[in-house]
Amino acid sequence: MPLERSAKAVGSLLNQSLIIVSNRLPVSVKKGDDGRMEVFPSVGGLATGLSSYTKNADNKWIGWPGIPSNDLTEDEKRFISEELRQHNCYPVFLTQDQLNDFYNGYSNSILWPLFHDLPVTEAAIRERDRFWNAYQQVNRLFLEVILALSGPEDAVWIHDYQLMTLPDMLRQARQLVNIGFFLHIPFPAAQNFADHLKWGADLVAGLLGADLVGFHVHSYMDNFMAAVESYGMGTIDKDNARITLPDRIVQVAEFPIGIDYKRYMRASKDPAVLQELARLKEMFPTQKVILTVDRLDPSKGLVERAAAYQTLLQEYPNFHGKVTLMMLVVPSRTEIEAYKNLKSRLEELVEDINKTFGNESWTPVVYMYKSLPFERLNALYQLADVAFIAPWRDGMNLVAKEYLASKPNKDGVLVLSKTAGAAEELTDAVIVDPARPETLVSGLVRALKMPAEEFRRRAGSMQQQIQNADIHNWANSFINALHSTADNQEGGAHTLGLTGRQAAKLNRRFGAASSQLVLLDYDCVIAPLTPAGMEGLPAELHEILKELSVQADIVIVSGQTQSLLEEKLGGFDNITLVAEHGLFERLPGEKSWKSYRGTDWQAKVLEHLEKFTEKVQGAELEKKDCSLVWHYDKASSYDAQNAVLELKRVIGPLAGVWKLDVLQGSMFLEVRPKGRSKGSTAKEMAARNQYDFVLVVGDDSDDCSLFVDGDWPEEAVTVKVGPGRTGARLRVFRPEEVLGLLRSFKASGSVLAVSA
Ligand code: ADQ
Repeated sequence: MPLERSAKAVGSLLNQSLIIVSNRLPVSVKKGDDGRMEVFPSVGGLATGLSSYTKNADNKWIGWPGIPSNDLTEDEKRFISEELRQHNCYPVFLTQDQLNDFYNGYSNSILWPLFHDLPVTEAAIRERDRFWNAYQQVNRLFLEVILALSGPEDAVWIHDYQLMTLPDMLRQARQLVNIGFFLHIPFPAAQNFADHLKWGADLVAGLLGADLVGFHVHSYMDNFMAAVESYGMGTIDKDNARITLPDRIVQVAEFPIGIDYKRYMRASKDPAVLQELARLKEMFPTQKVILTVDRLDPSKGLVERAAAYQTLLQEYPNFHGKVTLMMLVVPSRTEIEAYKNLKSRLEELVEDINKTFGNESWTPVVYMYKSLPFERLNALYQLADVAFIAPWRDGMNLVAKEYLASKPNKDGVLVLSKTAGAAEELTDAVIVDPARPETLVSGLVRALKMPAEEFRRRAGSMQQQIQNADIHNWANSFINALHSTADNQEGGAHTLGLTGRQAAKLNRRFGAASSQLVLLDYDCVIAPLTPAGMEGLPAELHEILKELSVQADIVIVSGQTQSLLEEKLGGFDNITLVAEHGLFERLPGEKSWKSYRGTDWQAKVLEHLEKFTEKVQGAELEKKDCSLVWHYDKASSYDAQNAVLELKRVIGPLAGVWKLDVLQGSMFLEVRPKGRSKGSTAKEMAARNQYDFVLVVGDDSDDCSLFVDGDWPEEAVTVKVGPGRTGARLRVFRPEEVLGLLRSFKASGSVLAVSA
């Protein structure tokens, strides 16, 4: 028996789903010594900030699960996919070669140094063509997974420098999707960018695929807009931070990332933390502790900080035995040569300082090369008198904020370089300039000697700042801004909420017109979608349509089959019904449906779809009269993703021969004859009469827009139901509001035309 359902994942329309995309997932996988898979969630800042979104099963997080796919069997990949799915996470599997060239290569040996104003090694320059190819190839793999798992109406939030070409790839594939991008590292000055980056224009064009591009601080926004200008890619409106492209507007904005402030503050009372703190205090009963906490990375200026401390000990012997530098360094990107060399240089210098100045009772530098659990890190923050944070360049630097948030008694001094994004917010820090090493030394001296009253005041004001702009605030601000950028696009620049006054005006226009067309989308526009599935028409709407159809031409357009429309609307013999997105049409007064396409292609395509329905457990095949829909929302995401790729590959040539469209929606793949759509049908309807009032109401969730493709006259009233990008002029949010509008038309004795 054929399935009867909407070609949309239930629940995805009323609330636009959010797809988060980052290089790494917030859940990692590793293979234990016994060969068993271990899946462990991380409690990183991003995962915390987005947790309220990722708990909703309609939202998804796509990324690499942390293990090369060469090490995995097909069964293991399936197992990983299923485990991750419980966290609403979906993997992009990458081979070791891809990781070498895309991640260690282009991302971390070329983009990372260039974006942090550091030199790129000769070795990386030699390999850059290969690295770049891998970068694009991996970005395309991410694209495939996004397309397989999301619908055209979803919002997609892409993170960071590893995925800079992805927004444009996604825009090419889906015109209507709402895309946000956030860069976690600095954006370099335009000159630096153009002079050193062979594919700079491709990267900037990649980002311009987004509707919203976010940065930590204002100067990075300015640099990005200057780069866009230098490549002549758009018109810059600096005052409103907008870039106008020929077909769209890109909004640029600053969103300084924060931390989970409450978690750090609370930890200061945690017994495990207090126990660790007591142990540490015994080790350093009288000494002042200067703390550094960083990934071992060339951008963090670790050697320079150790050198500044060495100078301090040389120039200020009175500090001998009274201070200790604790360097907590977490291993990072250990396969890259430049990182290995950095480790050797840093460790040699630490050894040298300890040899020169240390004695039996005092080790000037305590060096730890490891990752510490949250409680131990928090105890270190509480212990430290000074946090010494002097990166060469840093997008934000969360350690600075974590340190201050761990100080309930405000007993700490933050030394911070002006080249960290955090310096734009934490202006009460002792600011130093890494390009002038003497400022690092004087900054340390000032911090070590600062009176308690002064450092308490400074810490207090910075804590306030960090508390107000925490990680939840950051995530919510970005997502809200992303949703509102939908209104920047196409006709959306003037898409307005339908106010009571506008509704009254429409009502008057409708009443005064002599010929009216009301074209209504059925699915989720006049027939609400609930978690239980598509509901029938509300009884009141039946009555309204009956009365209105006496005066107006009413057209109901739907993606549903003829039989479903007959069941729900068959009783109306003076309404035009359009089924399967325009493939079938039943005109007023007629009993039979007109078909626009033959079905001779179906047997060929069916063969493949049936094979995959059998192969992929949970997949379901819906045979409509003129199209075939392969649903995979109940299937394993791993099997489904692979099957979608394979299906597209095998159906592609058939689609060319038979002139078919292969449409990918949220968890379904639909194959149907080319050419007919809700939009093209709408165009024909409008041309059949000289209407002096046209109302079109739809949700714009199909790849073809009812509003844009309908080619409506200037005075037509187009109304979009729900959030997201649209070519409509007006917007309402719920089907109930459409009902209200139609009710008012009935009351005015006017007539309407509707599309489903
Ligand atoms: P990172 O370069 O990783 O982040 P940072 O913002 O300081 O830099 O975050 C490091 C995180 O790692 C902190 O949460 C810190 O607590 C943790 N950490 C460091 N050493 C540790 C250790 N030994 N043990 C345990 N935890 C440790 C990138 C950008 C930054 C930007 C962030 C967020 O480079 O500029 O602030 O993303 O956007």
